[in-house]
Amino acid sequence: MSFLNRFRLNNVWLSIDKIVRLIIATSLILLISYGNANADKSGIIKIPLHNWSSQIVGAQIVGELMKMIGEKVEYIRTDSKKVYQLMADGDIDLVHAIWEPAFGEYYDKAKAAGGIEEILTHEAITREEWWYPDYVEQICEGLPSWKALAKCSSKFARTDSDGKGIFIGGPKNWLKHNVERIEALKMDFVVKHVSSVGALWAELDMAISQKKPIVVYNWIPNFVSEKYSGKFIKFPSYDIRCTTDPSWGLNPSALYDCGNPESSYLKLAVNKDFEKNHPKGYALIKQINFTGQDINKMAYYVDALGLEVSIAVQKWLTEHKSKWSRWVQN
Ligand code: TMO
Repeated sequence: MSFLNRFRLNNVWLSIDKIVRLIIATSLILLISYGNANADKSGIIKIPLHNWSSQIVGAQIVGELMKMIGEKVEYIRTDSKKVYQLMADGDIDLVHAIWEPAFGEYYDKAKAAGGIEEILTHEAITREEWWYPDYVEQICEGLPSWKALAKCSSKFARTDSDGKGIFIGGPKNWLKHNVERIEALKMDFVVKHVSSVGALWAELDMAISQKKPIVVYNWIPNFVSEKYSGKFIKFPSYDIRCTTDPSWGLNPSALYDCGNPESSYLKLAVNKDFEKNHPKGYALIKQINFTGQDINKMAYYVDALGLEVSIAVQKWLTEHKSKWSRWVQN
């Protein structure tokens, strides 16, 4: 290679080197400013809204309480699985109701990586499971046993289900493992996922009005047990190994051959900088404690009484003043 060529080549490498350095420097600057934006200099408490009523109402009750003590609040429609990472990253400030059965795994994972401070466990205990209105016991003998349900599968069939029983599940983005469970327990059922929670309750109302057999995804606390009498299906009892060790349980080669836990937590957590960014909000959030009955009502006002969310929020606040007025005093 001639001297001139080598010189040119060196020059090229030099400028590439410069460009690379420039790119690194700019990304660093961008990263730093992005980090700052995330550290919530806005002074606004960002609260997520998901897709079921008790959450939507509860989030805005917490928001209203924050406003009473002078905080600013913004509600952000958020995916209920991604919200824990968003909270760890500071894009969301708090999650007021963390349901263990539905989202415990996502919460634990985001918390383990840092960025989240767990504040409390509510008095409310939670459960999520297959559920049917009581009259279904006359159509399918032996309920609430899952084995009895499996035997009656054809009674839960619809014209488009190929003779298989239909289980009405929640929206697809909820972590439920119902499909896996049906397979693991060799039940002749298929899951019909609804597009929204409203569609889930519409299915239930319709079946009840016609006294047709139905089994749907349900949970407590919720409005359903306030409005209708019914029961959860009794599956083989939950054990942690059921979700981690295929050899455990009735089916030696499958996970999820069991029901959901019968009592799970409902927690509240904040971004790790919440205390620093919102000291007044932090003092308030530590006082909050919802019972199962509190959450039942948040759902009931909207899903059973048909109230607008903002009206439901005000109704709950009006009816529970003695409770929350202690929370906002501190
Ligand atoms: C969290 N949820 C009760 C809707 O599954």
